[in-house]
Amino acid sequence: MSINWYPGHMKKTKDLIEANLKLVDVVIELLDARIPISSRNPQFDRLVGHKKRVVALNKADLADPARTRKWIQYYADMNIKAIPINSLNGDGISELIAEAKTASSDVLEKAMRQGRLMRPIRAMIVGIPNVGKSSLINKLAGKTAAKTGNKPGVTRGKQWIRLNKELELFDTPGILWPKIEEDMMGIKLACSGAIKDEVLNIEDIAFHLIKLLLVDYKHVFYERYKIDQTIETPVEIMEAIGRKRGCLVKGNEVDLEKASRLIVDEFRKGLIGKITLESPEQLLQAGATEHHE
Ligand SMILES: Nc1nc2c(ncn2[C@@H]2O[C@H](COP(=O)(O)OP(=O)(O)O)[C@@H](O)[C@H]2O)c(=O)[nH]1
Ligand SMILES: [Mg+2]
Repeated sequence: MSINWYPGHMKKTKDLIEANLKLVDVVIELLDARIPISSRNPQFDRLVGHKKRVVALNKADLADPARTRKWIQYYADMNIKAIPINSLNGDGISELIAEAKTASSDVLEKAMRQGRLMRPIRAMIVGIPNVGKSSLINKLAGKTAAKTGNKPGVTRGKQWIRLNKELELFDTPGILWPKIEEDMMGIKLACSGAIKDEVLNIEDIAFHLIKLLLVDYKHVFYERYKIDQTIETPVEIMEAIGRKRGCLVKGNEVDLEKASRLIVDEFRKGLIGKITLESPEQLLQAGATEHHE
């Protein structure tokens, strides 16, 4: 399985983020709440340096609330505030804005003491493709609708969106590439929609998704797809779902490709259930240092 999904662009992307980061005081790191490990680039820490940060667990509406709570605790233990949000309906967004302000309050205070802060705190959203950066910016921009125009040092066309009196958001997000350290990360990213289906085989994605679901969410197969409880292997489950849903080819065989698309699609839409494929225990077992390089 090839894991080189972003050939050539990485250096350019990294340079661009580095340049834009210079303009901001606080970074909003957007993660996919269903896969907080795979949707995070560990090299991000080095890029951010000592800059203040807030983690936003986006698509929390699709994630398992119990696991989301564990992730919040995981970050709290590292003194990082993580906030579950839904960029489509706006849930959690006012808390996110408040936290971005709080996180940068010492920057603000220090500058005010020195009598030099003549501008609001500036924030930027950073995350991998498809994690919801544009949706979040649109939601935030829609809420305030006040764009503050071009400023010196900002590429023409880019703008600051005023979120409140003290906080502005850069209207262009930083795009990070996922760091795929193992094949399963690629699978999870594909399940979340972060990498194009063409990069991997849809049947592989579905097969591994079923395997992952079997670990902690076995009930979904029996509850949503109403398949027989005696069916337990991934291939049999895939076939049973295909049959139930009429994904058939002539000769009454299951069309595995069609069944695979259906399963992955339903996972992405949250129809299978509120599911989180990664938990903090995995990191703590592996040695916590690796997640945050
Ligand atoms: N269910 C759900 N879907 C979301 C959320 N945020 C974004 N999306 C969807 O995720 C997809 C990618 O979002 P987009 O903002 O384009 O991601 P970007 O590539 O990071 O800018 C779109 O289909 C969005 O509708 C969310 O909080 N919940
Ligand atoms: Mg976008």
